[in-house]
Amino acid sequence: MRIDIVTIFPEFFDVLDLSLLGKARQSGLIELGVHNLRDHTHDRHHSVDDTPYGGGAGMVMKPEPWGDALDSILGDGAGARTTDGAGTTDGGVTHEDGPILIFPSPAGDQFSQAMARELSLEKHLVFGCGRYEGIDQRVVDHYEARGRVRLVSLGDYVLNGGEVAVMAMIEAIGRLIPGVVGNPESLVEESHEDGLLEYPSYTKPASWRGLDVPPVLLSGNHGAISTWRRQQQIERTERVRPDLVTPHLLPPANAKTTTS
Ligand code: 6GU
Repeated sequence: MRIDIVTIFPEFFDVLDLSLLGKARQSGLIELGVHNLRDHTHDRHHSVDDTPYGGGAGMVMKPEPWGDALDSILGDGAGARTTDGAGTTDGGVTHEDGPILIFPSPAGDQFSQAMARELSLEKHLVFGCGRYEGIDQRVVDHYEARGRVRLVSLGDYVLNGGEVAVMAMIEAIGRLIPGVVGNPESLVEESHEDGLLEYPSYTKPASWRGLDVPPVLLSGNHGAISTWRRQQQIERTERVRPDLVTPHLLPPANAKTTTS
C-alpha cells in the first residue's frame, strides 16, 4: 500500500519509522510519503491560512497550497482515475480503482474497525491534515468531483488538527495489511473484530499479589477455555459497551460457563 500525508507538521510522522509499521516500510509492504504543505506556498511568508469569509473566530486553511500539494500527489487531471476504461474517461467520475483522499475531520464519518478493514484493501491512501478551523470547503468539493474523498472523524471530541487522528488511522489500517503483523491469528481475537470486546489475558506467575489466574486457564481443557473466554467477552461488552451487543452474536442458549 502507498500512503501519502500532507501536513504542516511533517515531523509528527517521524514515529512511523518505529515498531511494526517501521518494519513494514523497510520490507516494502507500506510505502510512505510525507509532504510539507508549506512547500506548496508561493508567497514570501509561506502562509497556509487566512481569515474566514463571513467573519468568526480562527483561521481557515487556504485552498491554493492544498490544490498544489494534492495535484502533485494525485496527478493534475484529477486524482482518482482508472486508465483501463472500466471506470471513467474525462468526466472525473468516481470509481473504485484510484486513490482515496481522506480528510480527518470531527465533522466526518466515525472511524471504526470495519472502516480500517475496508481501507486496508486499498492500494493508495492520501491523508490531508487540516489545522486551525479547517480547510476551505472548495478543496473537498473540487476533489469530490474528481475521485473518492472521505471525511473521517476519530470520535466525538476535538483535536487541534488532523495529525494525531491520521496517525491512529494509519496504525489501525496498517496492521491489517497482510504481513505487517507477524502472527495473523493475533488479529482475530481482538476487540471489535467479532463485534465484542476482547477477553482478559493472563501470563505467569499463576499468583501475583494475592490475585490468582482464573483456574480454567490452567486446566488444559481447551473447550472450557474457549467457552470461558467467550463468556468473558460477552459480560465485558454488556457491562462496558452495551451499545455493541447484538443478539445474533450471543452464544446458543445451551452454552454455559464451566468454571469456578
Ligand atoms: Cl479526525 N480531527 C480533528 N481535528 N479533531 C478530531 C478528529 C479529527 N476526530 C475527532 N476529533
